[in-house]
Amino acid sequence: MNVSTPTLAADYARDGYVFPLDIVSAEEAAEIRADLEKAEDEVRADKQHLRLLRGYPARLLPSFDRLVRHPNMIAAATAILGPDVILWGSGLFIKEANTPSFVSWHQDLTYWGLDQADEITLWVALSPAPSESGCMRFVPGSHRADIVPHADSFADDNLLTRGQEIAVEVDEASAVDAALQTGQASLHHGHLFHASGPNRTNDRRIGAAIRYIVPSMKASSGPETEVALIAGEDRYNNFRIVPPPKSRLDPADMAAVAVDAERRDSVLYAGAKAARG
Ligand SMILES: O=C(O)CCC(=O)C(=O)O
Repeated sequence: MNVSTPTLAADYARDGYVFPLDIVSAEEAAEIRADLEKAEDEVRADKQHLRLLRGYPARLLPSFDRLVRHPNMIAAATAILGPDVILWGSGLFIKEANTPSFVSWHQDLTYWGLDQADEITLWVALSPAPSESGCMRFVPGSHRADIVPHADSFADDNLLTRGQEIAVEVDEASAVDAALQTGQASLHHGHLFHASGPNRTNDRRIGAAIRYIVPSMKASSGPETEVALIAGEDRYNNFRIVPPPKSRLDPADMAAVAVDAERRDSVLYAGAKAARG
């Protein structure tokens, strides 16, 4: 589906998601993936740098900075959020080939410390994401719920920070598989009930979760949270706007995101009885 499809905003308002959206060609996505995998090899010896690379690809790799500012990404984000858009974060959800990694049912905005729900995720497939790879599953219309109670599991194979899981009943029978081809994206609301299962294919399943917000949102961690202005203007100064990466895996950028990650972790783990790592 083209990002300029006239029903995009209405479909999103009804279901809480839209997919599949054509963002980049399969060849362009393969180039971004190759750049990522080269960077993974370059930093693999340092666990912290590998974690930061996967948590901040748009701050560390110019290829991802271009992706988050791609005209198709901006068209989809502005169709939902309006003309002023901030990139709140980018992160990679990687499931290695034939592994049990999964994501439990959750609502994204539960632990992010943001004061409103004007947030969307564009999840871009950098590899094929069919049902067998553990693509995301969405419960239509569940975004209309407020944040429901979640319980932490810290389960080993759960890719979420706290292994958090919705603690009320989820109507799994009505869930739809958001299967994507390489270069396509799904778009979902921060209150949508969603999850994903294990990857039973012979390829890695690599998704770039790109989170956009409106500038009027506020973070409980205060104005130091580092974000990027993607479209329009920021008239609020609720966040610290930072420029694109200085260079590929730039040491100063790596040091800056390490500080930002500590700040965000303190919000993500607030009230938790344990932490990963
Ligand atoms: O990649 C996945 O399977 C889950 C991603 C997710 O929960 C999200 O992007 O909000």
